[in-house]
Amino acid sequence: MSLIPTNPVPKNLVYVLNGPNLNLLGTREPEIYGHDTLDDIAGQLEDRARELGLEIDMRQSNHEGHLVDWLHEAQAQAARAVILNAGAFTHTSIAIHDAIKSVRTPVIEVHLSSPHAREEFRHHSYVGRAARGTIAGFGALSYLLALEAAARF
Ligand code: CA2
Repeated sequence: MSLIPTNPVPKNLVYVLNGPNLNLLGTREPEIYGHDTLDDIAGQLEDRARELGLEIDMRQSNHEGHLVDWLHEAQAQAARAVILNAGAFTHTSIAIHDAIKSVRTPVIEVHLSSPHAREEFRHHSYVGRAARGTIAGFGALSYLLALEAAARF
């Protein structure tokens, strides 16, 4: 028997982090983002997480630094994975890119819409360059598909 501490066993905790303006989901542009609110999506994720034996911690912020802090926190909490919709920061934030790179926790990039089918400025993703993988274009289902992936890590 060894008394040397081993790496923490990943918990069944999955962080679901949402970036700017996603608090408005379900109120405008339903043709692009669907009718579900962020609370609706949280409910769907919690139902599926229960079946998978996972726990969800869902958050939203309009501030870039909060997302960076929460990525660090996910690692400190030994979370199993982070599901991240960084909103428009996806296309602008080297800080979020670097935060994803700096943690061992796998990050799954999600989008409700399909950025590649939209304006040119949405085609590049700093998040995607650092994330384990990306799921986009399926509305609220993108989050549920990401949870299925996280359950298999
Ligand atoms: O499709 C996605 O999930 C996006 O991350 C959503 C971002 C957009 O900047 C990304 O290119 C793709 C925008 C979120 C804005 O959310 C709204 C919600 C309701 C009404 C208006 C905007």
